[in-house]
Amino acid sequence: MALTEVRVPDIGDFKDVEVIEVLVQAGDSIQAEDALITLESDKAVLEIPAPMAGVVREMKISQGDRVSAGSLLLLLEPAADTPSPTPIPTDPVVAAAPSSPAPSTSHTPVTPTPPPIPANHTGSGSAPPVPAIEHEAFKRAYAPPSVRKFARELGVDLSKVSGSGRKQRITRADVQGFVKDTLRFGSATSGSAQGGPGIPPLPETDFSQWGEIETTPLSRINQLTGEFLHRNWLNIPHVTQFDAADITEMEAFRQALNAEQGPSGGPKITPLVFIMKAVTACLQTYPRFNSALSTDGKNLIRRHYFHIGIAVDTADGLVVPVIRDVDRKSLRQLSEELQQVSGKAREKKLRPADMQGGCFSISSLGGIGGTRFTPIVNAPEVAILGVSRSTMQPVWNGDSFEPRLMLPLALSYDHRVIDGADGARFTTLLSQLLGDIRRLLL
Ligand code: CAO
Repeated sequence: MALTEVRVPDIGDFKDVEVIEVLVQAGDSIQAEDALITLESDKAVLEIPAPMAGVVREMKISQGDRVSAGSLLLLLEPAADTPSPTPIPTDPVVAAAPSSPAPSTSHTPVTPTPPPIPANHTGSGSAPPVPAIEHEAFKRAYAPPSVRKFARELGVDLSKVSGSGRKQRITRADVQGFVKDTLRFGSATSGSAQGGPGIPPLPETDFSQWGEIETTPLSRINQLTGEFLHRNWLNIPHVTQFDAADITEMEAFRQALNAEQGPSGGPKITPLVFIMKAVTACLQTYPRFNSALSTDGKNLIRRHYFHIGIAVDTADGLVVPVIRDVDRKSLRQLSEELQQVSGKAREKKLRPADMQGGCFSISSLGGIGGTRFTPIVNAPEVAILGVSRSTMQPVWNGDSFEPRLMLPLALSYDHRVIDGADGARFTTLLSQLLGDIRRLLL
Protein backbone atom coordinates (compact mmCIF):
# COMPACT_ATOMS: atom_id res chain seq x y z
CA MET A 1 0.00 0.00 0.00
CA ALA A 2 1.23 3.48 -0.86
CA LEU A 3 2.62 5.46 2.02
CA THR A 4 1.29 8.91 2.84
CA GLU A 5 3.60 11.74 3.78
CA VAL A 6 2.47 13.48 6.93
CA ARG A 7 3.66 17.07 7.10
CA VAL A 8 3.38 19.91 9.56
CA PRO A 9 0.10 21.67 8.75
CA ASP A 10 -0.35 25.42 8.60
CA ILE A 11 0.83 26.66 11.98
CA GLY A 12 0.33 30.33 11.34
CA ASP A 13 3.27 32.58 12.08
CA PHE A 14 5.35 29.86 13.68
CA LYS A 15 8.50 29.07 11.75
CA ASP A 16 11.53 27.00 12.62
CA VAL A 17 9.92 25.69 15.80
CA GLU A 18 11.61 23.10 17.99
CA VAL A 19 10.24 19.56 18.30
CA ILE A 20 10.24 18.99 22.05
CA GLU A 21 8.45 15.64 22.13
CA VAL A 22 8.00 12.85 19.61
CA LEU A 23 4.96 10.92 20.72
CA VAL A 24 4.93 8.10 18.16
CA GLN A 25 7.47 5.79 16.59
CA ALA A 26 7.75 3.52 13.56
CA GLY A 27 5.37 0.59 13.91
CA ASP A 28 2.76 2.44 16.02
CA SER A 29 -0.90 2.12 15.02
CA ILE A 30 -2.52 5.49 15.38
CA GLN A 31 -6.00 6.97 15.11
CA ALA A 32 -6.93 10.19 13.34
CA GLU A 33 -6.33 13.15 15.71
CA ASP A 34 -3.81 11.27 17.87
CA ALA A 35 -0.98 13.60 18.89
CA LEU A 36 2.19 12.94 16.85
CA ILE A 37 4.69 15.52 18.06
CA THR A 38 4.82 18.53 20.35
CA LEU A 39 6.38 21.76 19.16
CA GLU A 40 7.40 24.63 21.35
CA SER A 41 7.90 28.24 20.36
CA ASP A 42 8.42 31.27 22.57
CA LYS A 43 4.69 31.84 22.55
CA ALA A 44 3.03 28.45 22.67
CA VAL A 45 3.20 24.71 22.85
CA LEU A 46 1.59 23.07 19.84
CA GLU A 47 0.63 19.51 19.31
CA ILE A 48 0.44 18.18 15.77
CA PRO A 49 -2.34 15.61 15.41
CA ALA A 50 -2.53 12.72 12.95
CA PRO A 51 -4.51 13.55 9.83
CA MET A 52 -5.82 9.98 9.53
CA ALA A 53 -5.62 6.53 11.09
CA GLY A 54 -2.89 4.14 10.05
CA VAL A 55 0.45 2.62 10.92
CA VAL A 56 3.57 4.77 11.24
CA ARG A 57 6.13 3.30 8.87
CA GLU A 58 9.01 5.76 9.12
CA MET A 59 9.82 8.75 11.28
CA LYS A 60 11.40 11.67 9.49
CA ILE A 61 12.11 13.91 12.45
CA SER A 62 13.38 13.48 15.97
CA GLN A 63 13.36 15.45 19.19
CA GLY A 64 15.34 18.68 18.96
CA ASP A 65 14.76 19.15 15.20
CA ARG A 66 13.25 22.42 14.07
CA VAL A 67 10.25 22.44 11.71
CA SER A 68 7.92 24.83 9.89
CA ALA A 69 4.64 24.39 8.02
CA GLY A 70 5.14 21.73 5.36
CA SER A 71 8.08 19.95 7.02
CA LEU A 72 7.88 16.17 6.57
CA LEU A 73 7.17 14.39 9.86
CA LEU A 74 6.61 10.76 9.01
CA LEU A 75 5.44 8.23 6.46
CA LEU A 76 2.09 6.65 7.27
CA GLU A 77 0.44 3.55 5.90
CA PRO A 78 -3.23 4.55 5.97
CA ALA A 79 -5.61 2.13 7.66
CA ALA A 80 -7.50 -0.15 5.23
CA ASP A 81 -10.85 1.40 6.10
CA THR A 82 -9.60 4.94 5.57
CA PRO A 83 -11.70 6.03 2.56
CA SER A 84 -9.06 8.23 0.95
CA PRO A 85 -5.38 8.72 1.46
CA THR A 86 -5.99 12.44 1.15
CA PRO A 87 -5.19 13.83 4.56
CA ILE A 88 -8.05 15.57 6.32
CA PRO A 89 -7.05 19.09 7.28
CA THR A 90 -6.08 19.21 10.95
CA ASP A 91 -5.32 22.18 13.11
CA PRO A 92 -2.50 22.01 15.56
CA VAL A 93 -3.70 22.03 19.15
CA VAL A 94 -2.19 24.96 20.96
CA ALA A 95 -1.50 25.75 24.61
CA ALA A 96 -0.21 29.15 25.62
CA ALA A 97 3.24 29.45 27.12
CA PRO A 98 3.59 31.18 30.49
CA SER A 99 2.97 34.90 30.06
CA SER A 100 6.25 35.95 31.65
CA PRO A 101 9.20 34.68 29.70
CA ALA A 102 11.11 32.10 31.68
CA PRO A 103 14.90 32.26 31.73
CA SER A 104 16.28 29.80 29.27
CA THR A 105 19.19 28.32 31.23
CA SER A 106 18.81 24.89 32.75
CA HIS A 107 19.93 26.41 36.06
CA THR A 108 16.56 28.07 36.51
CA PRO A 109 15.26 27.31 39.99
CA VAL A 110 12.20 25.15 39.55
CA THR A 111 9.36 25.88 41.90
CA PRO A 112 7.58 22.61 42.57
CA THR A 113 3.98 22.44 43.60
CA PRO A 114 3.60 22.71 47.36
CA PRO A 115 3.75 19.17 48.67
CA PRO A 116 0.29 18.04 49.64
CA ILE A 117 -0.52 18.33 53.32
CA PRO A 118 -1.38 14.96 54.78
CA ALA A 119 -4.94 15.08 56.02
CA ASN A 120 -4.00 12.72 58.83
CA HIS A 121 -1.64 9.84 59.34
CA THR A 122 -4.35 7.28 58.91
CA GLY A 123 -2.74 4.64 56.80
CA SER A 124 -6.35 3.46 56.76
CA GLY A 125 -6.42 2.97 53.02
CA SER A 126 -9.35 5.33 52.54
CA ALA A 127 -9.01 7.40 49.36
CA PRO A 128 -8.10 11.02 49.88
CA PRO A 129 -10.64 13.59 48.71
CA VAL A 130 -10.18 14.51 45.04
CA PRO A 131 -9.61 18.24 44.68
CA ALA A 132 -12.13 20.09 42.52
CA ILE A 133 -10.67 21.45 39.28
CA GLU A 134 -10.38 25.22 39.06
CA HIS A 135 -11.22 25.60 35.38
CA GLU A 136 -9.75 29.03 34.73
CA ALA A 137 -6.48 28.10 36.40
CA PHE A 138 -6.51 24.76 34.56
CA LYS A 139 -6.76 26.63 31.24
CA ARG A 140 -3.80 28.83 32.15
CA ALA A 141 -1.57 25.89 33.10
CA TYR A 142 1.39 25.43 30.76
CA ALA A 143 0.93 21.96 29.32
CA PRO A 144 0.50 20.43 25.88
CA PRO A 145 -2.97 19.23 24.90
CA SER A 146 -2.22 15.52 25.32
CA VAL A 147 -1.17 16.20 28.92
CA ARG A 148 -4.32 18.31 29.45
CA LYS A 149 -6.43 15.45 28.14
CA PHE A 150 -4.59 12.99 30.40
CA ALA A 151 -5.08 15.28 33.41
CA ARG A 152 -8.80 15.68 32.64
CA GLU A 153 -9.21 11.91 32.42
CA LEU A 154 -7.67 11.55 35.88
CA GLY A 155 -9.48 14.56 37.34
CA VAL A 156 -6.18 16.30 38.09
CA ASP A 157 -6.20 20.07 38.43
CA LEU A 158 -3.22 21.11 36.30
CA SER A 159 -2.93 24.40 38.14
CA LYS A 160 -1.77 22.37 41.17
CA VAL A 161 0.90 20.45 39.25
CA SER A 162 4.42 21.78 38.89
CA GLY A 163 6.10 21.38 35.54
CA SER A 164 9.50 19.77 35.23
CA GLY A 165 9.77 20.35 31.49
CA ARG A 166 11.47 23.24 29.79
CA LYS A 167 10.18 26.58 31.03
CA GLN A 168 8.28 24.59 33.66
CA ARG A 169 6.05 22.91 31.12
CA ILE A 170 3.93 20.19 32.71
CA THR A 171 4.65 16.72 31.36
CA ARG A 172 2.68 13.48 31.59
CA ALA A 173 5.18 12.26 34.23
CA ASP A 174 4.46 15.37 36.34
CA VAL A 175 0.75 14.51 36.32
CA GLN A 176 1.51 10.91 37.26
CA GLY A 177 3.79 12.10 40.09
CA PHE A 178 1.07 14.43 41.34
CA VAL A 179 -1.44 11.58 41.45
CA LYS A 180 1.02 9.35 43.31
CA ASP A 181 1.71 12.06 45.90
CA THR A 182 -1.98 12.77 46.34
CA LEU A 183 -2.70 9.09 46.93
CA ARG A 184 0.18 8.80 49.34
CA PHE A 185 -0.29 11.97 51.37
CA GLY A 186 -3.86 13.09 50.72
CA SER A 187 -5.45 15.89 48.80
CA ALA A 188 -3.26 18.78 47.76
CA THR A 189 -6.10 21.12 48.58
CA SER A 190 -6.85 19.73 52.02
CA GLY A 191 -4.62 22.42 53.48
CA SER A 192 -6.48 25.22 51.79
CA ALA A 193 -9.86 23.64 52.54
CA GLN A 194 -8.92 24.01 56.19
CA GLY A 195 -7.93 27.60 55.63
CA GLY A 196 -4.18 26.97 55.49
CA PRO A 197 -2.07 28.24 52.65
CA GLY A 198 -0.35 24.89 52.07
CA ILE A 199 3.35 24.26 52.48
CA PRO A 200 5.62 26.68 50.69
CA PRO A 201 7.83 24.68 48.35
CA LEU A 202 11.59 24.73 48.53
CA PRO A 203 13.07 25.90 45.26
CA GLU A 204 15.36 23.51 43.46
CA THR A 205 18.90 24.83 43.68
CA ASP A 206 21.83 24.25 41.38
CA PHE A 207 24.67 24.12 43.91
CA SER A 208 27.29 23.63 41.20
CA GLN A 209 27.05 27.31 40.37
CA TRP A 210 29.06 28.03 43.57
CA GLY A 211 31.64 25.25 43.39
CA GLU A 212 32.28 21.55 42.91
CA ILE A 213 29.57 19.20 44.14
CA GLU A 214 28.86 15.47 44.39
CA THR A 215 25.42 13.86 44.48
CA THR A 216 24.92 10.51 46.25
CA PRO A 217 21.63 8.66 46.74
CA LEU A 218 20.17 8.44 50.25
CA SER A 219 20.04 4.94 51.75
CA ARG A 220 16.66 3.20 51.71
CA ILE A 221 16.50 3.62 55.50
CA ASN A 222 17.28 7.34 55.20
CA GLN A 223 14.53 7.75 52.64
CA LEU A 224 11.92 5.84 54.63
CA THR A 225 12.85 7.56 57.88
CA GLY A 226 12.70 10.90 56.11
CA GLU A 227 9.18 10.17 54.90
CA PHE A 228 8.00 9.09 58.36
CA LEU A 229 9.60 12.05 60.10
CA HIS A 230 8.16 14.48 57.58
CA ARG A 231 4.71 12.93 57.91
CA ASN A 232 4.87 13.01 61.71
CA TRP A 233 6.24 16.53 61.81
CA LEU A 234 3.40 17.75 59.59
CA ASN A 235 0.62 15.84 61.31
CA ILE A 236 1.46 16.24 64.95
CA PRO A 237 1.36 19.50 66.87
CA HIS A 238 4.55 19.01 68.89
CA VAL A 239 5.44 20.45 72.26
CA THR A 240 8.70 19.60 74.02
CA GLN A 241 8.97 19.65 77.80
CA PHE A 242 12.49 19.86 79.26
CA ASP A 243 13.66 18.62 82.64
CA ALA A 244 16.77 17.27 84.33
CA ALA A 245 17.00 14.24 86.62
CA ASP A 246 19.55 13.95 89.41
CA ILE A 247 21.02 10.51 88.68
CA THR A 248 23.95 10.68 91.08
CA GLU A 249 22.75 7.72 93.16
CA MET A 250 21.45 5.80 90.17
CA GLU A 251 24.83 6.12 88.48
CA ALA A 252 26.65 4.88 91.61
CA PHE A 253 24.33 1.86 91.73
CA ARG A 254 24.79 1.21 87.99
CA GLN A 255 28.57 1.29 88.29
CA ALA A 256 28.43 -1.02 91.30
CA LEU A 257 26.29 -3.50 89.33
CA ASN A 258 28.70 -3.46 86.39
CA ALA A 259 31.68 -3.86 88.74
CA GLU A 260 30.00 -6.80 90.50
CA GLN A 261 29.35 -8.71 87.32
CA GLY A 262 32.83 -8.00 85.91
CA PRO A 263 33.77 -7.62 82.25
CA SER A 264 32.57 -11.12 81.21
CA GLY A 265 29.60 -11.42 83.55
CA GLY A 266 26.92 -10.23 81.15
CA PRO A 267 25.98 -7.24 79.06
CA LYS A 268 26.98 -3.85 80.38
CA ILE A 269 24.17 -2.00 82.13
CA THR A 270 23.86 1.53 80.74
CA PRO A 271 21.64 4.35 82.06
CA LEU A 272 19.17 3.58 79.26
CA VAL A 273 17.66 0.49 80.91
CA PHE A 274 16.94 2.46 84.11
CA ILE A 275 15.29 5.11 81.94
CA MET A 276 13.19 2.43 80.19
CA LYS A 277 11.96 1.11 83.54
CA ALA A 278 11.22 4.60 84.87
CA VAL A 279 9.41 5.59 81.64
CA THR A 280 7.26 2.47 81.91
CA ALA A 281 6.28 3.41 85.47
CA CYS A 282 5.32 6.87 84.18
CA LEU A 283 3.22 5.30 81.39
CA GLN A 284 1.43 3.24 84.03
CA THR A 285 0.75 6.34 86.10
CA TYR A 286 -0.26 8.51 83.10
CA PRO A 287 -1.89 6.10 80.62
CA ARG A 288 -2.66 8.82 78.07
CA PHE A 289 1.03 8.68 77.16
CA ASN A 290 0.59 4.99 76.37
CA SER A 291 -2.33 5.60 74.02
CA ALA A 292 -2.85 6.28 70.32
CA LEU A 293 -5.25 8.70 68.69
CA SER A 294 -7.84 7.05 66.41
CA THR A 295 -7.44 8.04 62.80
CA ASP A 296 -10.60 10.19 62.85
CA GLY A 297 -9.19 12.01 65.88
CA LYS A 298 -12.24 11.19 68.00
CA ASN A 299 -11.05 8.36 70.24
CA LEU A 300 -8.07 7.41 72.33
CA ILE A 301 -6.92 3.82 72.08
CA ARG A 302 -5.34 2.77 75.37
CA ARG A 303 -2.76 0.06 75.34
CA HIS A 304 -2.46 -2.26 78.32
CA TYR A 305 1.01 -3.40 77.33
CA PHE A 306 4.31 -1.54 77.55
CA HIS A 307 6.48 -1.95 74.48
CA ILE A 308 9.22 0.68 74.15
CA GLY A 309 10.89 1.67 70.88
CA ILE A 310 14.59 2.51 71.12
CA ALA A 311 16.17 4.71 68.45
CA VAL A 312 19.36 3.04 67.22
CA ASP A 313 21.95 4.82 65.16
CA THR A 314 23.27 2.64 62.31
CA ALA A 315 25.61 3.33 59.41
CA ASP A 316 22.58 3.41 57.08
CA GLY A 317 20.48 5.66 59.28
CA LEU A 318 18.08 5.60 62.18
CA VAL A 319 15.96 2.55 63.04
CA VAL A 320 13.65 2.02 66.02
CA PRO A 321 13.42 -1.61 67.21
CA VAL A 322 10.83 -2.30 69.89
CA ILE A 323 11.53 -3.99 73.21
CA ARG A 324 8.40 -5.72 74.44
CA ASP A 325 6.84 -5.93 77.89
CA VAL A 326 9.41 -3.72 79.57
CA ASP A 327 7.27 -3.72 82.75
CA ARG A 328 7.91 -7.48 83.14
CA LYS A 329 11.66 -7.51 82.54
CA SER A 330 14.62 -7.00 84.85
CA LEU A 331 17.41 -4.49 84.27
CA ARG A 332 19.73 -7.33 83.24
CA GLN A 333 17.18 -8.81 80.81
CA LEU A 334 16.63 -5.39 79.28
CA SER A 335 20.38 -4.80 78.95
CA GLU A 336 20.74 -8.12 77.18
CA GLU A 337 17.86 -7.42 74.83
CA LEU A 338 19.07 -3.90 74.13
CA GLN A 339 22.47 -5.26 73.16
CA GLN A 340 20.86 -7.88 70.92
CA VAL A 341 18.50 -5.53 69.06
CA SER A 342 21.05 -2.77 68.59
CA GLY A 343 23.49 -5.41 67.25
CA LYS A 344 20.83 -6.74 64.89
CA ALA A 345 20.01 -3.19 63.79
CA ARG A 346 23.62 -2.43 62.95
CA GLU A 347 23.99 -5.73 61.09
CA LYS A 348 20.77 -4.99 59.15
CA LYS A 349 19.13 -8.11 60.56
CA LEU A 350 16.00 -6.52 62.03
CA ARG A 351 12.72 -7.87 60.66
CA PRO A 352 9.77 -5.50 60.15
CA ALA A 353 8.03 -7.18 63.12
CA ASP A 354 10.97 -6.17 65.36
CA MET A 355 10.10 -2.53 64.72
CA GLN A 356 6.35 -2.70 65.18
CA GLY A 357 3.97 -2.36 68.10
CA GLY A 358 5.81 0.31 70.09
CA CYS A 359 3.86 2.41 72.62
CA PHE A 360 6.46 5.08 73.35
CA SER A 361 9.98 5.72 72.05
CA ILE A 362 13.24 6.73 73.64
CA SER A 363 16.01 8.39 71.72
CA SER A 364 19.22 8.42 73.73
CA LEU A 365 22.15 10.47 72.54
CA GLY A 366 23.75 10.24 75.97
CA GLY A 367 26.57 8.02 74.73
CA ILE A 368 27.46 10.65 72.12
CA GLY A 369 27.04 14.09 73.67
CA GLY A 370 25.00 17.27 73.42
CA THR A 371 22.99 19.11 76.02
CA ARG A 372 19.41 18.97 74.69
CA PHE A 373 17.45 18.14 71.55
CA THR A 374 13.79 17.96 70.56
CA PRO A 375 12.85 14.52 69.23
CA ILE A 376 9.98 14.02 66.77
CA VAL A 377 7.05 11.88 67.95
CA ASN A 378 7.03 8.44 66.33
CA ALA A 379 3.35 8.19 65.27
CA PRO A 380 1.04 6.48 66.03
CA GLU A 381 2.71 6.90 69.41
CA VAL A 382 1.91 10.18 71.16
CA ALA A 383 5.17 10.91 72.97
CA ILE A 384 8.91 10.36 72.80
CA LEU A 385 11.71 10.96 75.27
CA GLY A 386 15.01 12.46 74.19
CA VAL A 387 17.92 11.80 76.55
CA SER A 388 21.19 13.74 76.39
CA ARG A 389 24.52 13.29 78.11
CA SER A 390 24.59 13.60 81.89
CA THR A 391 26.99 16.14 83.37
CA MET A 392 28.13 17.02 86.84
CA GLN A 393 26.45 20.27 87.93
CA PRO A 394 26.52 22.41 91.07
CA VAL A 395 23.08 22.01 92.64
CA TRP A 396 21.87 24.10 95.61
CA ASN A 397 20.79 21.85 98.51
CA GLY A 398 19.45 24.67 100.70
CA ASP A 399 22.81 25.27 102.43
CA SER A 400 25.44 24.86 99.78
CA PHE A 401 26.13 23.80 96.23
CA GLU A 402 26.66 20.09 95.79
CA PRO A 403 28.11 18.36 92.73
CA ARG A 404 25.28 16.25 91.29
CA LEU A 405 25.13 14.21 88.10
CA MET A 406 22.27 15.70 86.09
CA LEU A 407 20.61 13.94 83.17
CA PRO A 408 18.89 16.23 80.60
CA LEU A 409 15.47 15.01 79.49
CA ALA A 410 13.29 16.29 76.64
CA LEU A 411 9.78 14.92 76.27
CA SER A 412 8.08 15.71 72.94
CA TYR A 413 4.37 14.97 72.83
CA ASP A 414 1.32 15.26 70.62
CA HIS A 415 -0.53 18.27 71.98
CA ARG A 416 -3.84 16.96 70.64
CA VAL A 417 -3.64 14.15 73.19
CA ILE A 418 -1.49 15.55 75.98
CA ASP A 419 -1.85 18.86 77.77
CA GLY A 420 1.14 20.88 78.88
CA ALA A 421 0.35 20.18 82.54
CA ASP A 422 0.47 16.43 81.93
CA GLY A 423 3.71 16.82 80.02
CA ALA A 424 5.27 18.54 83.04
CA ARG A 425 3.77 15.91 85.42
CA PHE A 426 5.31 13.13 83.34
CA THR A 427 8.83 14.57 83.33
CA THR A 428 8.56 15.50 87.02
CA LEU A 429 7.67 11.93 87.94
CA LEU A 430 10.34 10.59 85.62
CA SER A 431 12.97 12.80 87.28
CA GLN A 432 11.80 11.68 90.74
CA LEU A 433 12.00 8.01 89.77
CA LEU A 434 15.46 8.36 88.26
CA GLY A 435 16.52 10.46 91.24
CA ASP A 436 15.55 7.68 93.64
CA ILE A 437 15.15 4.38 91.84
CA ARG A 438 13.80 2.71 95.01
CA ARG A 439 10.52 4.40 94.04
CA LEU A 440 10.30 2.05 91.07
CA LEU A 441 9.47 -0.68 93.57
CA LEU A 442 6.43 1.17 94.92
N1 CAO B 1 24.91 10.27 79.91
C1 CAO B 1 26.21 9.93 80.04
N2 CAO B 1 26.71 8.77 79.56
C2 CAO B 1 25.86 7.95 78.92
C3 CAO B 1 24.51 8.24 78.75
C4 CAO B 1 24.04 9.46 79.28
N3 CAO B 1 22.78 9.83 79.16
N4 CAO B 1 23.95 7.23 78.06
C5 CAO B 1 24.90 6.33 77.82
N5 CAO B 1 26.06 6.76 78.33
C6 CAO B 1 27.35 6.09 78.29
C7 CAO B 1 27.17 4.63 78.58
O1 CAO B 1 27.15 4.38 79.95
C8 CAO B 1 28.40 4.10 77.91
O2 CAO B 1 29.53 4.44 78.68
P1 CAO B 1 30.56 3.35 79.22
O3 CAO B 1 31.00 2.59 78.04
O4 CAO B 1 31.64 4.16 79.88
O5 CAO B 1 29.79 2.56 80.20
C9 CAO B 1 28.51 4.96 76.64
O6 CAO B 1 27.80 6.14 76.95
C10 CAO B 1 27.97 4.36 75.39
O7 CAO B 1 26.64 3.95 75.57
P2 CAO B 1 25.83 3.33 74.34
O8 CAO B 1 25.36 4.40 73.46
O9 CAO B 1 26.66 2.26 73.73
O10 CAO B 1 24.65 2.55 75.04
P3 CAO B 1 23.22 3.04 75.40
O11 CAO B 1 22.58 1.91 76.08
O12 CAO B 1 23.23 4.32 76.09
O13 CAO B 1 22.51 3.28 73.98
C11 CAO B 1 21.73 2.84 71.78
C12 CAO B 1 22.24 2.23 73.10
C13 CAO B 1 21.45 1.71 70.83
C14 CAO B 1 20.47 3.61 72.04
C15 CAO B 1 22.80 3.82 71.26
O14 CAO B 1 23.96 3.10 70.93
C16 CAO B 1 22.37 4.61 70.05
O15 CAO B 1 22.31 4.13 68.92
N6 CAO B 1 22.08 5.90 70.25
C17 CAO B 1 21.73 6.83 69.19
C18 CAO B 1 20.23 7.00 69.09
C19 CAO B 1 19.91 8.05 68.06
O16 CAO B 1 20.52 8.13 67.01
N7 CAO B 1 18.98 8.92 68.38
C20 CAO B 1 18.67 10.04 67.57
C21 CAO B 1 17.42 9.80 66.88
S1 CAO B 1 16.74 11.26 66.26
O17 CAO B 1 15.60 11.56 67.34
